Amino acid sequence: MARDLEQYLRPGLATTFCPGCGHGILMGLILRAIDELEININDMLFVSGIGCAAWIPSPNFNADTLHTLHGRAIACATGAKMFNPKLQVVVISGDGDLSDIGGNHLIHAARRNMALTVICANNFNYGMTGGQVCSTTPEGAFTQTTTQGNPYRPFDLCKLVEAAGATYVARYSVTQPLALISSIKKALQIWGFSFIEVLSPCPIEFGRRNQLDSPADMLKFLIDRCITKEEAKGLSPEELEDKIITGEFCDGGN
Ligand SMILES: Cc1ncc(C[n+]2csc(CCOP(=O)(O)OP(=O)(O)O)c2C)c(N)n1
Ligand SMILES: [Mg+2]
Repeated sequence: MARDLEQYLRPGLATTFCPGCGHGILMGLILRAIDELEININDMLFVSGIGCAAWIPSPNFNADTLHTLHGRAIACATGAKMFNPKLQVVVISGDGDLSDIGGNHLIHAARRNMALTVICANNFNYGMTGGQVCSTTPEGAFTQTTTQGNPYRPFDLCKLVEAAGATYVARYSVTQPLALISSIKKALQIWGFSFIEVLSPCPIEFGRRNQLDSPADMLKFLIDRCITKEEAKGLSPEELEDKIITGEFCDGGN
């Protein structure tokens, strides 16, 4: 973490992230976006559920944080926003938390266009509980509970949330830090439901079961797989098969 962002962190905390975890990179990028926008962090509320990603804001951010129940971050964030509409409410949580157990809250908050920013750290599995399959695990991937390979198709979270009615929808990887910072800045400024799916390496639980053991392997995997939506335009369905398309998919009606 850059020293100038230390002001946003509660002092004296040890990291909960494993070596090579992308959630720490995401934490720094969120704080960088807030710093560049010069938002007063005291006017913000950060809400998370349960999981490794849920540790990003709480206890780390030196601000108001709500560390809620598994899958209930958006429900609690909705309540806080309804009670105090002036509060800038940001949900930061995991793919399992937001799209498995919390999946209904996600689509209905998007449908209602609740004025929330939701940042979903997608590491393709339930990292904190030992690497189980979840709704974002790629088909064929090995996890603690799919030892023969995942037989199911994953959700495309951006398509799901866009179809449900969100105002701003984007996907980036932590390997695209500058684009991600500007996307977070945009999401924080748009009124309505803004959603960013952030691909985050998990070498310890996901990587080691999928020949991506080292932090560098997982980062390289994301760098190789992620292409921009502009690059994707010229590619055939076969060429797109193992690619992850990144960019803004829904841009506040602009
Ligand atoms: C009601 C309930 N069910 C299950 C759990 C166990 N649990 C805690 S975190 C978690 C999954 C977290 O996965 P994700 O949201 O993807 O976060 P990650 O750890 O991967 O960052 C599960 C299943 C729980 N705490 N509460
Ligand atoms: Mg996860």
